[in-house]
Amino acid sequence: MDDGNDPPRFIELVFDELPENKMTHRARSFFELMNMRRTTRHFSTKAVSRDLIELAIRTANTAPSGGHLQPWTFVAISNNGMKKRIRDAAEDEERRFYEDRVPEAWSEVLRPLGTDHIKAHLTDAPWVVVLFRQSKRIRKNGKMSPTYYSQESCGIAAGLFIAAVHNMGLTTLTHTPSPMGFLRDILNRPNHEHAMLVMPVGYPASDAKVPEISRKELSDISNFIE
Ligand code: IYR
Repeated sequence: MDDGNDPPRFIELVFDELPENKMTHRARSFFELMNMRRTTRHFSTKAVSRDLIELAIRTANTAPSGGHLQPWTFVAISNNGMKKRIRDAAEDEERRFYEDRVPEAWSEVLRPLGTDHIKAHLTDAPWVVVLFRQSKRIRKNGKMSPTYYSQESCGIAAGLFIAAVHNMGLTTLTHTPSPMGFLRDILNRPNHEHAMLVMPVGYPASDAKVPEISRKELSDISNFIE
């Protein structure tokens, strides 16, 4: 990556225009695939190869990002001791959240999801992937400078990661222990990296359950102006 002193260089875009019927077919089947995705908290301990996790991270890394700075670090953990440390620390924070800190209005939306401070998925899932957002970058001259739109960039990357995991036939969950500063210490990341999401990845347990909830209708979430 250059620091902007060289003139931009362009290459030809690789783009295969599809016939319209094929577009409709692909659009529908992708929607149907993604519409089957559910967040479960019940994971199997069945092993998953590192190759699959690498592919999910590489898919996330295709996300657009502010200034093409790709301000993310994915820490992928299969080590049982490390998963247990993360679970213990997350449960300590979460216990305080659920017992003392959660405001009533927040509790109201969590109740139907049945969440609590017990985070068995952090040790059951064969992999736990922690997404760190980089708020700064190191320039070629060695100085630290900000990144741009890192929240948005990492949010998009996380979405692609989730879609990749679902597409490969596995499941993941976006866990947000609150606060999650402990992850920087445990995982030894620098101060300009901020833990954003903890994503266990694996197979669902054979008796995995999901809350009985539905998604908003198209008309509730969109407004077309033609
Ligand atoms: N961080 C907690 C609480 C939580 C918050 C939201 I918003 C959720 O959609 C689900 C849980 C936890 O991870 O349990």
